[in-house]
Amino acid sequence: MADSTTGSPARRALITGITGQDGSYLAEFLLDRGYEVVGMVRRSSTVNYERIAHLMGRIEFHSGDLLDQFSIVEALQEHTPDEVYNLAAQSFVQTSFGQPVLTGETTALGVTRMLDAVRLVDPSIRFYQASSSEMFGKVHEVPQTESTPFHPRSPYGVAKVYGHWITVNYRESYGLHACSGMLFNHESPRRGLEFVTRKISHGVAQIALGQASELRLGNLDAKRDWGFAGDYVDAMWRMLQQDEPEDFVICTGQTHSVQEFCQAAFARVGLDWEKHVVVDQKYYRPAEVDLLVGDGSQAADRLGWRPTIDFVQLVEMMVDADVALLEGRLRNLS
Ligand code: NAP
Ligand code: G4F
Repeated sequence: MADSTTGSPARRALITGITGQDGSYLAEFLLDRGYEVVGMVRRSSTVNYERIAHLMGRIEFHSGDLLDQFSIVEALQEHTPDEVYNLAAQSFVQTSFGQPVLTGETTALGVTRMLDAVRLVDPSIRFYQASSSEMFGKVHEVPQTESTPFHPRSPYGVAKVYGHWITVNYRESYGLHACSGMLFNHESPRRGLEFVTRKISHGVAQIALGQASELRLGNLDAKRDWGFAGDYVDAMWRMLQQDEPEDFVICTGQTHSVQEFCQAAFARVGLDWEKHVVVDQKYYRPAEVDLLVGDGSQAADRLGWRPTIDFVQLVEMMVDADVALLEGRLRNLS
């Protein structure tokens, strides 16, 4: 189909992980820019399209899995995308300690499967890899930049380091336009309930509405550079529009502790966090990432990308959305 504004054929993007938080924002972003969007989805026993329910009819789907090479090759052959965004992963750090092999198969080797499919089917496809600030782990410098050495602290972080380097390797070996976004934590009302920000915003909403009285959390001292997912998918797209592929740190440059997140979230509904938060050792990790804060100056200079939502706005957006959801004022997360 042609783009009605330019008359040229619409560009086509394949997104893996389209049912996830980032996949849903990226699909929206690309559709708004006139792209044809294909989402790779894996089979499950129940439909889990909650985050993209509002985009149904505008996205094509291809059944596939990062664990299955042939399904990836077939997705590229059938849909002939110009751009591929590899967002699929086992993305929860805590789970990676319990399922390290599955995490490695998906989050590490899955990237090689994607890159090999691109190389074999059409090496002119532009490829984005969802790398992570978890690769910096036990940080060697503050703030973290594109040249900060990696020191991952979880099987997830280790798998992301592999995914990052195999992307660099395929770029250098085969000349692919492949790049890697080293994204710091980004959140939204569509964030999975197990991640700490959404666990807090949802817990606060439950407490505010009298549906719960306490919120059990782990390490309150960990610090993260938290941004808004809707902003971060714009950075992914900008990376693939560069003439030369390059890797970028994407962040806000501000860091806050889990405790500060709690404080701001409870304050939004007029409550004192100390009366409701209970520290539970169950949520501590075998090895922790204590402090993440990025330096996003390269992305600002070369991509013209800057975050638009600050920490307090993010916390308030998430708490307000969860209160509305639990009150029945929001039907879904879109
Ligand atoms: P998410 O909400 O957990 O979504 C993960 C997606 O991957 C889901 O669509 C999931 O499908 C899919 N998936 C998992 N295993 C798969 C497999 N074997 N084959 C195909 N699809 C599979 O994650 P997110 O927050 O959107 O993050 C997107 C990507 O960015 C991930 O790679 C994550 O590691 C990375 N990242 C995230 C952040 C962040 O702060 N959000 C920061 C840096 C990097 P189902 O719906 O079927 O489970
Ligand atoms: O929200 P989290 O689970 O996110 P984490 O581990 O930073 O990972 C997220 O960001 C990465 C980017 O740096 C992504 F690559 C990754 O896919 C994911 O999106 O935990 C944040 C911090 C941790 O230090 C954790 O120990 O919060 C601390 N925390 C304290 N109590 C908790 C809890 N985390 C969770 N999930 N649940 C708790 O009850």
